[in-house]
Amino acid sequence: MAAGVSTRAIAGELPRVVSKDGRHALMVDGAPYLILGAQAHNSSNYPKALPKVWAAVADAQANTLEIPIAWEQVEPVEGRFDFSFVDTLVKEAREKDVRLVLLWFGTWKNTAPAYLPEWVKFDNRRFPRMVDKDGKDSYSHSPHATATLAADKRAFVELMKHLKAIDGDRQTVIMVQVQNEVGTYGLVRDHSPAAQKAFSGPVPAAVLAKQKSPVKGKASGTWKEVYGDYADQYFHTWAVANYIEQIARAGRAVYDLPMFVNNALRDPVEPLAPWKGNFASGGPTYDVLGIYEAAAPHIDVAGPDIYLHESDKVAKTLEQFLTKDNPLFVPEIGNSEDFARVAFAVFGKGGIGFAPFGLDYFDFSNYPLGAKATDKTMTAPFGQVYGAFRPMMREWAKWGFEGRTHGVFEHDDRKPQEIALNGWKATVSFRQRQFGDSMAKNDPIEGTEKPNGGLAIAQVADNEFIVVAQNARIKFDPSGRNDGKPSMYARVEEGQYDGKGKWVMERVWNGDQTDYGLNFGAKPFVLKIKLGTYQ
Ligand code: N0T
Repeated sequence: MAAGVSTRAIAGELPRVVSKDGRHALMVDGAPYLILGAQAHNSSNYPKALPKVWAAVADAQANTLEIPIAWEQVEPVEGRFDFSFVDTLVKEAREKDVRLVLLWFGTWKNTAPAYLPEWVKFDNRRFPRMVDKDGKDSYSHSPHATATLAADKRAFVELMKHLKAIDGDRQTVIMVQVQNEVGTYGLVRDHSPAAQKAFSGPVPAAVLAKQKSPVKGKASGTWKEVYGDYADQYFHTWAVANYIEQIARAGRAVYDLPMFVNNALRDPVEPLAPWKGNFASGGPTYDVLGIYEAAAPHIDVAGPDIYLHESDKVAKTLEQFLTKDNPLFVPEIGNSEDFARVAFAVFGKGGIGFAPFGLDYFDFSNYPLGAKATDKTMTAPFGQVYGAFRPMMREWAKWGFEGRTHGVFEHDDRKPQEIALNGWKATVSFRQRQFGDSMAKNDPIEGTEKPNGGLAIAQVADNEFIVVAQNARIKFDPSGRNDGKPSMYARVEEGQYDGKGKWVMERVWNGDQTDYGLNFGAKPFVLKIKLGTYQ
């Protein structure tokens, strides 16, 4: 299907995530779609908060808004539902021509119960928190409590029913996140009687099939027998994933939208070790994606929430969250300028979406996770990247699904990076003047004091490429089938897709503009490049 996939949108088809040969696409209106996203702040889920959200979404040139829907807000009194915010949101999103990704803040929000309705959060008998070995309460609710699951599920199903009723004919809402950053800090797993009983039982076959043991354990048996020192974490992961699955499955039975979970990362580069309390146990961390796949088949994606600023950690995270079974989707990333360049890598690696968190003019900053200022200086760096991708987002998403795309972002070491293409090798370098080969080390270039370069490339034919980049230079060398042949640019066009699939050329680059590679400055744009060889 990948090769013949069309960019033509067919309204009325439900969004879905499709995978083939380790590549993935989010289909919206029947064709691959790229989420150029923005996530609103946590407390922007009220009608009066929306103007500042829409203003930022527009400045960021985002095509999709991620925004919470809280259990406390839709079911303040047990059994009485109020979806008036959802109605306002969907109506306004349509007016603005923005798609929505809803975030269900239910039992767990950043692992905690803050978004539970009062009738849930203060009734610790009916809706119990996890307990440790000594029976002491954790702050975080137990995934083994059937009453909590039933109540959360009921509210979620009501939400999905409502969505189907108001949006089932047009899919303004394209995806739903189930819970937010699940897992538990400070306690590796629940020790309630129900948890103890399950822990001493056998590991389910589906989990055994998908999740290898990092230690030498038995091929089957109890959690401890199979997973050794990792047993507590893996067991809790399974319990949380299973809880999420029940909710997602019930919701999708009513209205079948794609669903996903997001992860507060564990350190992506430190060696894997049993849980030491340094990350939320039970969440979809990279090391347990297999458990989520086994326990939660109604969840299409586990996405990383990236707030680590170090480039090696960001790069490692993108690797860890793109697998044969897991599409790359970055549902949250810091909204500070340094993260804008990461979008080139995510879209280049065939990612289905990217969304800076708190891209919203509400006067709140989560610095040092993201930007200090909540103004146009926050949205502009993302706006220029989205602006470059937006007119060709359907084409790009299709190329990504076909395995034609690649992308890099400038690392903290500022070193050049190579991209292996079919018949060619591209070298992407940073901090170079547009004319000549002097490096910024000896000749500092204004505006490149901090790493901000990024480049994404699609091989659209044997010798043809679409490149979109900022603060980077790209050079091509023959390789593979072209190895050893002299080569030249056949033609380099600057231009843009028109939003309807047609390339519109603005000028042909030649002379000074091509003598030292193809150089992209501070503002991204698109080149269409044809290469040739002779013998
Ligand atoms: C994120 C956001 C919001 C490098 C933080 C990140 C959002 C949630 N949590 O603004 O709360 O709802 O998903 C937690 C990051 C922990 C610190 C990372 C240090």
